[in-house]
Amino acid sequence: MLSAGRRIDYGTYPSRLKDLRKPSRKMLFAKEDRMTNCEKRMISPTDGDTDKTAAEVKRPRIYFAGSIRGGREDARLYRRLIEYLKKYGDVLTEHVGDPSLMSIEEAETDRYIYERDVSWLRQSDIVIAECTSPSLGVGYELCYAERHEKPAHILYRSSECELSAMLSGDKYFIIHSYETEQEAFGIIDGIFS
Ligand code: 6K6
Repeated sequence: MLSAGRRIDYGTYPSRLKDLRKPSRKMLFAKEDRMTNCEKRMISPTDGDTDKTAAEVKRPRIYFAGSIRGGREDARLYRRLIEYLKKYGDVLTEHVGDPSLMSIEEAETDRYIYERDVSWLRQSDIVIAECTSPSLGVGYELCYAERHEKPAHILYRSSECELSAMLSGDKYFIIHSYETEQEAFGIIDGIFS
């Protein structure tokens, strides 16, 4: 489980937009690497992980965005992409890939969903959105990512949809067209390598 005690100050994010798009692991963790072991332990003092150093807790927090009320045709694909993303970090939004989400979360109010998801967005280090199924919520999340300078990658199948000009025309987003799942996995490898 993620806890507030695990929040890490990554310190020196680069100011140039171009560099924000794909921060290397070196950039993300430069500040931690300069910390003493004692300082590293202090970043997580209250959650029972006091023996862990920053090296053990610094996996990127990934916000995966995919259509929900916009249409669930790709829900199973989202689940496989999320499983693959776990190679590289902690995915905060696993529920997006749950095919039974619509019935499970019916009890949650929209206010609760909004506040929880925005809180996860705020905590995330990177946003990865699958945009083949157009979704207002995913559009909102991408806009949030840009506003808060989170690196934001868009994956979509260009043979099945035309991306909104509000995404394809925005130079902030790193856009990846793919056709097969294997290609999507390769793109993910490229994002985190
Ligand atoms: C149950 C029944 C209908 O909706 C639900 C549960 N809703 C949501 N649960 C979790 N995350 C949500 C929900 N609705 C939207 N989101 C967030 O917005 C997710 O992080 C998705 O990336 C995005 C999907 O937006 P829409 O507009 O397609 O719903």
